[in-house]
Amino acid sequence: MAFDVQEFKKEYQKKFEELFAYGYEAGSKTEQYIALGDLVRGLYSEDWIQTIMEYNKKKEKQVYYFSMEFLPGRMLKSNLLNMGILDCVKQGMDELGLDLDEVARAEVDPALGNGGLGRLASCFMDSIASTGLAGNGNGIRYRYGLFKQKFINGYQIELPENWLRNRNVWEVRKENKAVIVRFGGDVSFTQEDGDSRLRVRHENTRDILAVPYDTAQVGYNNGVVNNLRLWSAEIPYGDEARFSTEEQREEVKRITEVLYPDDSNYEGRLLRVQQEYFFSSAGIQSIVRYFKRLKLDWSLFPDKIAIHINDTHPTLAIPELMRILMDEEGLTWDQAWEITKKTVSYTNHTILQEAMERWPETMIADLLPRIYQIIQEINRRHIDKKTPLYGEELSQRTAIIANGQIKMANLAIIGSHSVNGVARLHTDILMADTLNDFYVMYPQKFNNKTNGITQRRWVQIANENLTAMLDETIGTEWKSNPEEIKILKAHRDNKNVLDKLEQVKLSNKERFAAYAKNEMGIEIDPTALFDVQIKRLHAYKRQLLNVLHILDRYLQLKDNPNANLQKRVFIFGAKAAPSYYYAKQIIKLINSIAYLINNDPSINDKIKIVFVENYGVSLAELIIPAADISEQISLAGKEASGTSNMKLMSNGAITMATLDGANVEIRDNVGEDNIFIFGLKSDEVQEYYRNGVYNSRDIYDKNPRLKRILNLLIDGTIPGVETEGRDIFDSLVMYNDEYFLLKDFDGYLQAQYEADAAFSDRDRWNRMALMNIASSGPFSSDYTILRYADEIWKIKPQS
Ligand code: H2P
Repeated sequence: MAFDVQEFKKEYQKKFEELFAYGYEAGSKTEQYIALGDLVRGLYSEDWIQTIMEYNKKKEKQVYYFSMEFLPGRMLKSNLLNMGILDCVKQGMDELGLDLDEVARAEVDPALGNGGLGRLASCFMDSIASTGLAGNGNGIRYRYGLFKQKFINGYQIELPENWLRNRNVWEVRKENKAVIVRFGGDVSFTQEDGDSRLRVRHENTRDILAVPYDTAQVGYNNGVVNNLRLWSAEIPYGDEARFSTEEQREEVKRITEVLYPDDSNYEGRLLRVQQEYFFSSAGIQSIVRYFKRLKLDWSLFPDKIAIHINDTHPTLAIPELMRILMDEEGLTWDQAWEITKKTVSYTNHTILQEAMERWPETMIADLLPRIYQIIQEINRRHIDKKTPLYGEELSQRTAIIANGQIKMANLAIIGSHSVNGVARLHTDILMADTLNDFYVMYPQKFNNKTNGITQRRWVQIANENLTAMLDETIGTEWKSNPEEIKILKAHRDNKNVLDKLEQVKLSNKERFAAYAKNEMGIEIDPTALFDVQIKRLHAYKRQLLNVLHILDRYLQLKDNPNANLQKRVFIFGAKAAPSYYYAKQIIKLINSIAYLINNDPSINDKIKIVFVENYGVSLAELIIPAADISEQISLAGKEASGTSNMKLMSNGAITMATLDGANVEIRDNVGEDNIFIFGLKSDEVQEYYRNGVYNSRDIYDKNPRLKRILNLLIDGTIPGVETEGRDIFDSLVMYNDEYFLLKDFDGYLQAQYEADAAFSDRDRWNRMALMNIASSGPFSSDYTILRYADEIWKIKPQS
C-alpha cells in the first residue's frame, strides 16, 4: 500500500480531531489507539469492498470456516504488517511523539476462545487471506468472551472480561444482513390439494435476531481482505412486545454473552446448544442467501460453497442446511443430502472422550424440534443403509442417537465428506482407534492436516529482534515464503550469527523480566534458563509433571544450597475451565510452590516461578520470544497436535517433548540432536491401558527420589495446600495416576538435566536454537491452509 510518513501524520491528526474534537497530544492511549485503528480500517476498506465484489463477480468458490472460537489477538499491528505500512506508521507515530507499541497495547485482546483451537482458527483466517483464498469466518460475537483470570490467594477467580467497553474499531455492524434464528415451537405437516409434497409448518417459535458484526481479515501484501463474521443475539425489531419482561430480554442477550458458559449443569448445557445452533443457523442462512443471488442450480451449491466445521461445535450446520434446502427451498431429501455431504467437512481436535459432545435427545427435541426430526431421519437412513453392509453391531456403534444421547461427532462424520485430524499421529489414532468404526465405513473421508501457525504474528510481530536478525542474515524471502527460513541452517557454525541469536534471545528475556518485575513484583535473572509451559490447564497436558521436576530441584537445593544446578525460571500461563476442579487445584498448587520457592532465600534465585495471570494471545507474544525451553509434555497419544510447540520452536526455544501430537513431526524436522525426547510412546501407553498392569503405587514405593517429592504435597512443606496437596497426591499415588506421570518421571528428569548441560555450552545451545528456527518453516499455517484448500475445499488461490 502506497503511503508516506508525512501523509500519514496529517491523516492521523485529522482523524483524531474528527473523533475527539481536540488534539491527539491530549488524548489518552485508548483514544490514540482508536484514532489509529479507525484510520487503518479506512485504509483497507476499499480493498475489502473490492475483494468481496471480485468474489461475487467471478462466482468464486468460497470457504466458510465455522468456529465457536476465534482468538485473533490484538489486530492493530498485524493489520499494519499485512498492509505493508507497519514501518511507515511506526515512524510517523514516532515523529508525532507517540510510541506505536504503547498505543497498540491499548487495544483489548479479544478472548473469544479457550486455547489452541480458537487460536488455530485465527491463524487460519490470516493464512486464508494471505495465501489469496476466498474464505470467510463464521462465529459468535461474545459480549464478554472467556473469563478474565485473577489469582487471589493462589486460587483462580473468574471475572467477566468486558472487552467491548471501549469501541471495537475493527468490527462493522451489518444490520441489513441480520437473520432470524428460531427456537422451540411446534412442527406439523400439511398437504395442499394437487400438491404431491408435504409442507412443513413450524409455528409458535421463539425468534431471535442474529446481527452480524464483520471484521476484515487482511492478507499479507496481496490486497486481499476477507471477512470474519461474528453474530450477536438481539430482540427482533418490532417484536419488543413479545419480550416484555426483563427476564425474557436477559434470555436473549445470554445467548451471545459468554464463551463456554459453565456446562457442568443442565442450564449451562442448554445455553451452549443454543449458542451452537444460533451461529450455525445464522451462518447457513447467510450462505444460502448469497448462493441464491448467484442464480445457479442448487446442484452447483458444493461447487461454489465449502463449509468447514471446526470441531463438533458447529455440527448443527448439517441438519440446518438440510432443513433450509428441504423446508424452505423445496428440495428432496436425496438432493439436500447430496449437497450437504459434498459441502461440509469436519476437523476433529481431540480424542478425549469427555470432550466429545453429546446432548440429551430430549433437550434437542424441545429446543429444536425440526432439527431433531432431521437428525433422527439422518440416523435412521444411516442405520438402514449400513446394517446390511457392516452388520448390526458396527452400524449401531456408529449411530448418531443412542441411549437418549445425540453424538455430535457421529453426525459430523456421517454428514460430511472429509474428516481430518490435526497431526499425523493424531489422525493415525483416529483411524486406528477412536474413530475406527467410521474409518472402516468411510476410509476415503479420513485425512490428516497437521496444524500450523502464522510466523507473521508469532515471529514478525512478536519477535522484532529476531526478524531483524533474520533479515540481515538470510534476506527477507522467508517472510512471504516461510520454507525459505531453512537457509539459516547454512549459518549453524557461524559464531557471529550464533552470538547474535543469543543477543536477540537475551533482549527478549530482559523484556519479559521487566514485565515480571513491574506487573508481578518478581525479580528474575534474564541469563537464567527460561523454561516455559503455556497452554490450557488440563491433567493430560501434565503441568504437574513440570511441578514434580521443580520440586526435585527444590529438594536438591534444600539439601545443598551450593548444588551445581542451572539457574532456571519456570514460566506458566494457563486458565482452568471454571468447573474443572482438579485443574484449579493444580493452579493453586503451582502458585503456592511459587510463593514458597520465590521467597526462600536459601534457594538463592536458583529457581524462580512466574505464573502469569490471565494468559492469552498478547502474553504469549511476550513470553514465547523469551523462551529457552518449550514444555510439550502431554501423555503420548493425548495431545492432538499442539501449536504452542510450533510457535516456541519458531522463536528458537528447544522442545522438551514426549512423542505426542505434532511433537513427532517437529522431531522429524529438527532432528534428534535439537530436541529433548523422553517418556512413553503412544503405543506403549495404549498397551498399558489394554493390559491394565500399571501400578503407580508401586513406583511410588520403589522410587525414593520420587517418593520424597510426592510426600512434599502432604507433609505441610507447601503452605496453604492441605486439601489440594492431598487430592493431587491421591490422584497420583492412590488412584493410579491416569496420565502416567510417575512412569514418565525418571525419563523427564534425565532429559531436563541433559538440557542443563546443553544450556551451559552456549555455542551448542545457540546452534540448537538456530536449527529450530531454521526448521520451523514447514509449520507455517499458510502451507496447512493450502493443503485444506487443495485437498478438502477444492478452492484455489486467486491470481
Ligand atoms: C486443541 C487440541 C490441541 C490442538 C488444537 C488445535 C483442542 O487445543 O487439544 O492439541 O493443537 O486443538 O487443533 P487446546 O488443547 O489448546 O485447547
